[in-house]
Amino acid sequence: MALNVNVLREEFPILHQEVNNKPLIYLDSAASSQKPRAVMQAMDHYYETANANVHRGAHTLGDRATQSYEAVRDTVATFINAKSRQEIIWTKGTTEAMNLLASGLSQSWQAGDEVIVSRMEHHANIVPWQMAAERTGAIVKVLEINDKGELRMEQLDELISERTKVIAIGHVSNVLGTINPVKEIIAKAKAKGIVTIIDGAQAVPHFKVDVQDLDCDFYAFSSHKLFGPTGLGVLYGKQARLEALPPYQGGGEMIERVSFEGTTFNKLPYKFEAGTPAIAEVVGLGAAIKYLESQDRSAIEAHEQALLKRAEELAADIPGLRVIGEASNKVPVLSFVMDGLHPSDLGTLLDQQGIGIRTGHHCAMPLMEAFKVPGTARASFAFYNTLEEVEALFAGLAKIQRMFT
Ligand code: 7TS
Repeated sequence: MALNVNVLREEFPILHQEVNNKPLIYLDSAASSQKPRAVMQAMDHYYETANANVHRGAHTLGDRATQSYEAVRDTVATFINAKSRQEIIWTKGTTEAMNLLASGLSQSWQAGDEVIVSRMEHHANIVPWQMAAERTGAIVKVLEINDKGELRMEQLDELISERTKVIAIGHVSNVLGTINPVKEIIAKAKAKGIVTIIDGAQAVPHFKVDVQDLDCDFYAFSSHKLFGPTGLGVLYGKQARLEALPPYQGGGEMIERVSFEGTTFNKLPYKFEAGTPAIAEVVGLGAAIKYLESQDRSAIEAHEQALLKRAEELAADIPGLRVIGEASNKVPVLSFVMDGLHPSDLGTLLDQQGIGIRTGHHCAMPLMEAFKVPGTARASFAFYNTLEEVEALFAGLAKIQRMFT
């Protein structure tokens, strides 16, 4: 069944407005997605009927809050097919998940140990490893990419050594849209006892992820890219790996017993959840996932691929436009540069036409280096975008080109 985009757009109130006197065309979902009404309603309902701190017992609102909040842990566990709810840790986002992992895992590193990341990583999956390497004397090694923006898988065997402790790779590139063969990487790493970490921030909004099938040790993503609220993310980890990892932040909730003689830590998942969590946001994420799962996900994928294909066709018709990232397996993200026009000017001129894209280095500076560009313009699509919006983007680009070149 084809997706009825106009009907589901009704569920996204923000899309129905004018920007600069033009109908809004939102093409920046890779930076942050828009939210269906169900998310706002769930959060309102929570604040109107159940708001209290969680895990304190003692009164009814506290119980309601705890119940709503903990129920979403089950929703998330099912969503990514985790073995148990204890394997789902709330974080502030993908960034915090990566910092938690780099900080914890590096505590057992020795000088000369190695971490492998790829050229196309977001800074969130580079800088925490560099910081940990700086502290420990470890080395960050880089899996390079080819001209199409795909991982050079043939390099992986050479990169892996006796000293490799961690391979941390993005499931999907936020700039190129490339879907990486993470299952293959994980299998290779596992055979050598190397810890595998997948940055799934750009994957979960587009296709079904099954962490048991992937067999990764850790998988991270952000709520706000998955049609949920900001300030919340998920770190999945295999139970044994999480048990072995030291806590990240200290404080309330994460302890079993505190005394000045010494403190013992709470069991999973609470060991990693110091302080009052983002309760309403967790409730909102639960609604976002339920919304997404109520849709036909294969119809969503087909629609998104149609958007990407149309964008690629129209991009080929614009002289002087160069697409950055031509992998054979992509989510609907299109990065490009245009002769004679700076990406940031493109962004401003499109905004005047009501079209929102992102421009710049997209927190992937090493990737910009590889393509020898200071930045790109990036249109990123979600299932609520239409073919007409894709066409409007390229009509807009053609107009800008006529005006300025
Ligand atoms: N990893 C990937 C692959 C990302 O795309 C992003 C954010 C992050 C990690 C960090 O996520 P956060 O929620 O912790 O900030 N990417 C983008 C982007 O492409 N444009 O703005 C943010």
